[in-house]
Amino acid sequence: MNRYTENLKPKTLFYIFSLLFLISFSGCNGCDKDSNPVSPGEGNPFAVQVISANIGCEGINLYTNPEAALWGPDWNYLPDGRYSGFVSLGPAGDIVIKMGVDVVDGPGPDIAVYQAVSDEETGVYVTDNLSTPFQFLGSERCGYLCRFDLNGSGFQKVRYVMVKDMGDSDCYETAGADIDAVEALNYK
Ligand SMILES: [Ca+2]
Repeated sequence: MNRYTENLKPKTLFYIFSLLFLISFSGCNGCDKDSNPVSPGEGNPFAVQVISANIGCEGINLYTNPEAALWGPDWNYLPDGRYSGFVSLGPAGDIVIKMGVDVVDGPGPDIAVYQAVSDEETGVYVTDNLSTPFQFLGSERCGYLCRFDLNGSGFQKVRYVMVKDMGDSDCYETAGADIDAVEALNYK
């Protein structure tokens, strides 16, 4: 019996140490987050937070979740013929989102808006903080992608973007600009 226990010992110890090793790893998962008060998405070049949303055509519009405009472009077809991954603003609807980085005026366009279905007139406004009024950067018929330049806005950097449908369409399932993502092209 003693001999049997002796033989088992190294193996048992191995298992115990393996277990402790794994526990120490899983225990540290998120340690950095706990000790660092950085907000989620900080440093990400896409929109990371919805500040406000004014979505039109309630009850008819099928894509009313403003969070679908966050993070990278990901819109897709669903098996039932519907879509996923964007928010349809509805006529004159808008969302205000916070970027994960400070967008700066670099060479060429500085902000990209990814639009999903058809090509809708999409306007972009920006500000560096929510107590300073938004400045209009421009409006374009956005196909898959349209881009806007901070140059001339008066801002050296911005953190908040308002994306607004500039059309006057009727209400339907994907009414208004269909916003999949907003990306900082020049940032720090
Ligand atoms: Ca620029």
